[in-house]
Amino acid sequence: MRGMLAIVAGTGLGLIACSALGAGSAQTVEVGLNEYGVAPATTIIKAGKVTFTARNDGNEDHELEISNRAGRDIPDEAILGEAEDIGPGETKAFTVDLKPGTYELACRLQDTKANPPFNHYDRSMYTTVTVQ
Ligand SMILES: [Cu+2]
Repeated sequence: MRGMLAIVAGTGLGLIACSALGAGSAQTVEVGLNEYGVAPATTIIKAGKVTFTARNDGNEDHELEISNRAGRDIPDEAILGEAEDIGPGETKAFTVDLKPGTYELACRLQDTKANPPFNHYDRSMYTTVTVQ
């Protein structure tokens, strides 16, 4: 009885090891956010799976979106990935699969408490990255 339990436990561990090996390794690009700028650690990125780690170095909430179109008012389908509601000192990550091309990293947060209200994008909170 004791021997049989050991075999069952051994099989379980084997399955866990196999599934862990299946995961591919994604590149990570750290992106600093502040008032009002988007500062990626690199602007040249390798095509494939990319994890963006958005760190809020500022004093206000920010967000980070990656899109295949530039501009403040772009359609939702142009936004390929995002991390929302990143508070001061907070870091949030998301992973996207990118083909070669030009992309925009931007914060389009609307500050409704300000008088008059404004969008962070209109304070130059965006930058361009190249995927190759
Ligand atoms: Cu912002």
